[in-house]
Amino acid sequence: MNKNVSRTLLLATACSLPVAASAAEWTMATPYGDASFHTKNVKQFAEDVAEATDGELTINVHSGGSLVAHGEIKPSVRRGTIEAGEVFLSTLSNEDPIFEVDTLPGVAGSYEEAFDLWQTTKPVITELFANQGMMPLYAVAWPAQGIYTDFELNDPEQFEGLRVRAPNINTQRFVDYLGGNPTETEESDIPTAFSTGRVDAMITSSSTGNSMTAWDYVSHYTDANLWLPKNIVFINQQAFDRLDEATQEAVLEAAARAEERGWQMSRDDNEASLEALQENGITVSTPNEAVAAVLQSAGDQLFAAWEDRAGEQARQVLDEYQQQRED
Ligand code: PCA
Repeated sequence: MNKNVSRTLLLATACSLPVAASAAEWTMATPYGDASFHTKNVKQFAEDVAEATDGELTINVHSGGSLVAHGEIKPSVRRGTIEAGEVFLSTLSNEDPIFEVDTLPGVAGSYEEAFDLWQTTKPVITELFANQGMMPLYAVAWPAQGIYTDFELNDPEQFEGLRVRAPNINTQRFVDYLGGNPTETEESDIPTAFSTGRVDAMITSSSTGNSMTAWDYVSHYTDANLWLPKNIVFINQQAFDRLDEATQEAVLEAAARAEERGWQMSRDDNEASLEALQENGITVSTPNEAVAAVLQSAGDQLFAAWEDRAGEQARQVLDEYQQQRED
């Protein structure tokens, strides 16, 4: 090889370097374990992005609170310590009551309604994230919440003093109104909470009962259809702005697909999980009249308390949603 040719080759190699150097790598933290359909969905999202951008953007998903604890995920994305995160939306309720509107009874009791509620609240939620330099990518509902106990729940008095694991503050309030003792527990801490006797019961979905093998701790699931709360996936705006336009588009497209896929996964997982619970010996039933009545009145209290707490904007958004439902 003469000198000129080798110099040309060297130059060609050097010229191709900036392309490789521009490839971005994001760190993403999620709170739920790999057995959760939300985690499966977000991992698929990361794969879709890598494929659509031909490796220009790699998103490394750290699930189950393994890298960042649930409560630190949003602050970390805000600071830019990590680029992307997923949280249980209603855990942000201390920042604004609009974040917990999907954990109120009687507001959205089906997938259709839960999706409509997301559409109506999305602009406000997007704005609240934008004010902190972040952008929501998508949100997906969990199946409706119900009650796991180690006895047949057939008498409202059974709530008296019952120690119930709850995934957010509103669920804790609800347990309080029922006469029980709530404890906020992360999904990953559920096994320890039961095995050390810290809780006797829990409120969550069919899906989480299944992925956390609820049959190891309890015998009954009361499918009370309390509400369908959501997880939200979001990113640091500056990290997004640093991507080239084609990569940005690929992220948004993959996110739109993840949202659509996620809502379907939730429905499918609900059915599969209800079956799995029963196959593993859990008795699944709906609340009897007496239990339904106390759930209703605790729900009414929860709703009234939310209205008192909610600002003008949150109340208006809920009104807007309810108006649309009536039309
Ligand atoms: N699973 C999550 C949130 C709601 C749900 O169904 C949990 O229990 O932590």
